[in-house]
Amino acid sequence: MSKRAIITGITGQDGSYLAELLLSKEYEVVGVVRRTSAPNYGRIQHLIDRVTLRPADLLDQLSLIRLIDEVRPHEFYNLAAMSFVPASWDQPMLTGEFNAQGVTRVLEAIRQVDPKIHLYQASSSEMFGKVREVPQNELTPFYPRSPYGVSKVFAHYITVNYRESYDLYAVSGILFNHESPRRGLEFVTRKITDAVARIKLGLATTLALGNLDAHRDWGFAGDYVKAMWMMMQRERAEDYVIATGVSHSVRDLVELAFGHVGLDWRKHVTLDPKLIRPAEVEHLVGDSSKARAQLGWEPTVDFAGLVKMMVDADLDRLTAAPQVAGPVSTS
Ligand code: NAP
Ligand code: F7E
Repeated sequence: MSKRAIITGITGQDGSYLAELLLSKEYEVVGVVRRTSAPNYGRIQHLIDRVTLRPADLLDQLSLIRLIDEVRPHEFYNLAAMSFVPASWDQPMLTGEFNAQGVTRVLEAIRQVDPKIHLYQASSSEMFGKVREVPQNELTPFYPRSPYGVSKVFAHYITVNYRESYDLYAVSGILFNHESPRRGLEFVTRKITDAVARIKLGLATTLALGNLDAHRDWGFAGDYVKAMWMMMQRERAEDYVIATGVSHSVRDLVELAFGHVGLDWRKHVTLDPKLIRPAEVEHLVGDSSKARAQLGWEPTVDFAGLVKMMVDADLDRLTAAPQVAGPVSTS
């Protein structure tokens, strides 16, 4: 019998890769969408005939109960979130409602309708923030530095609490930054690769950035959704850090991306103080040895491979349709 999975956030980067993965494993995939005045299915357009889309919202408890009751999934992947860190300072209340209480609503709906459903919660390395140790693992204390990070800490611990209080199968993947050609244009990797492609093609001349000294442990989203699925197949629900174990600065990223197309970044990059955050996460690097040992998970794309993949995809997209402003490549 094939398994049935619900994915919230299916229209996002991770949701689209996870839907592909689950379909390749013969799952019946139900994606949760919120109403928009125009369709935003760019990342899942190539899957649209193979998934079922259903309306629900993490702000609306009844919509979640109805969804779970009608679909009766075996697995529930909660990927929906307000995921852009700077926006969380502009909308701290909504960020909390969605990313923190939204997760409580999902847990309650599962507990009430069918406590046997396996739940995946999308936790984040932003919870480590001002890091207490290097590298960060499952036991490293949290010190979030943004309303986004704080909301994810609440979500993480409410998931642990429901697991321990009600014996739910609820896991949190503490994922470090993961990117792809489907990454939103506002995140630093995609902002840079899109700009490099535009400058190379003569469509732009400059790129404004903020803190070039921030370090991140960047991996490929396609690898990271495999880890999500692996965590959900275990006998026991546990939390895992997912990371490459290698950290680079934003400056490294800029140098590599411009260098890939033969450009000198110093001639094009400007610094904009408005892009500096009220509180910064300076240096993240993850220790995923638990996931490697217990799940057999390994990343397959390194930093250089990731940056080249993203620059090439943006060059291809803009060469095919130079006037199109938005994303979204399906590669
Ligand atoms: P993403 O591309 O920004 O996608 C977020 C998804 O959530 C979209 O489908 C979006 O729907 C939905 N969403 C956002 N705000 C919403 C709202 N107010 N109401 C309803 N739906 C909303 O994010 P991602 O990179 O795929 O990340 C997936 C999850 O992993 C998120 O929970 C994120 O916080 C977490 N995470 C990401 C990373 C990373 O490096 N990518 C690392 C750790 C954790 P619309 O299309 O309708 O906007
Ligand atoms: O910033 C610096 C910025 O916005 C990375 C989300 O998926 O990963 C993501 O959060 C770094 C920061 O990602 C610009 O200050 C410099 O230090 O790409 P980002 P993020 O904030 O790390 C975590 C794990 C998540 O969970 C989140 O959902 O790059 N930076 N100049 C810049 N960042 C942006 N966006 N734009 C700049 O111009």
